[in-house]
Amino acid sequence: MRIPTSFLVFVIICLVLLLGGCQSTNENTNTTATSTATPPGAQELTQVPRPAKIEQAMKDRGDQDQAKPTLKIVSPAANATVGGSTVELKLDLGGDLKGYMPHKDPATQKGNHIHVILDNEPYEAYYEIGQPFELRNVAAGKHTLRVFPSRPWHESFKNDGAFQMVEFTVKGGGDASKPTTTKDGQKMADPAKSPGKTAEPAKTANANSNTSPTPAREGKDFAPSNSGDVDPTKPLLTYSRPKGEYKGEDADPIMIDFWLSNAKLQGDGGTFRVRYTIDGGEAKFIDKWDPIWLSGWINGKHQVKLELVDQAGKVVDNGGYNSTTREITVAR
Ligand SMILES: [Cu+2]
Repeated sequence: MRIPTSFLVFVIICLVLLLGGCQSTNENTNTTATSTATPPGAQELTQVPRPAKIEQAMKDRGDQDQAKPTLKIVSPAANATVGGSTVELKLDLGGDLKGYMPHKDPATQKGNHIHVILDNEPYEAYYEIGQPFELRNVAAGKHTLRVFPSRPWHESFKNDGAFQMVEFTVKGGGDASKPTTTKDGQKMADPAKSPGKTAEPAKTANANSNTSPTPAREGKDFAPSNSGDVDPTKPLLTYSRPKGEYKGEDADPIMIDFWLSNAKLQGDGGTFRVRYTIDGGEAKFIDKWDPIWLSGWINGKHQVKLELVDQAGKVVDNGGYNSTTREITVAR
């Protein structure tokens, strides 16, 4: 059978038009995506294996990734009342460390660290655990604090005792010399005040009794938030990753990682599932408690939602913490 040349030419022209059309659509969505959240369907995400770069990093670390670090929150003590908006976090790291020690390498700005989560806000990284970490601008009221050890690529250790959680209360948050906080804990008016910190509220029980002015301590300003009505003995999903901005090769693939307390997933012999939804698209499930990596992100802002659900697909209620949505930014 012979195909007429004119028909072949027609087919080729159609293909060229089709491809050209697709391409320009993609470019369009790319440019608009920077200002608004990416609409579902604009990107095709696929789950990929753990990146070779991380596999290599694990090998280079020897048996450190088999460590079983445990954390104990020394301060704030469980159910403590803290006066003032600066909350000092002190941790005891123990367990089978196999060389695991939080520390930021000044050259690479990377290293093992602790993920510190106030209420259900994005975590902050805590590197030098030999000295306290300051949670600054903490709003008055009830709070939860969650901590767990993490690797340089932000994957958490998931052994027993790694995760710790306390509840505490802040009374009279804000700087006494300036009405920066309202009782509802609105945004602190003057974050520039924080680094000065000349008149630190009296902390008599402070182990750091040096007379010299306190050096710049590790710490972070926290956005106003309060604790959910969380029961630490009930199933709890703690969102960890992704967060913030992803650039260049760090943006592909992107890891989803979380902590699970009092809950076993279906693939681990339990009944729960973790449901994730990107940009409001089709929901997918994670049935084993391991990080996953997703490839194919397009530039712009993305909404990542992680939920702990039961067999019926219903979110397990626990103070609202079991359904968390974070916005991340991808700039490849
Ligand atoms: Cu991290």
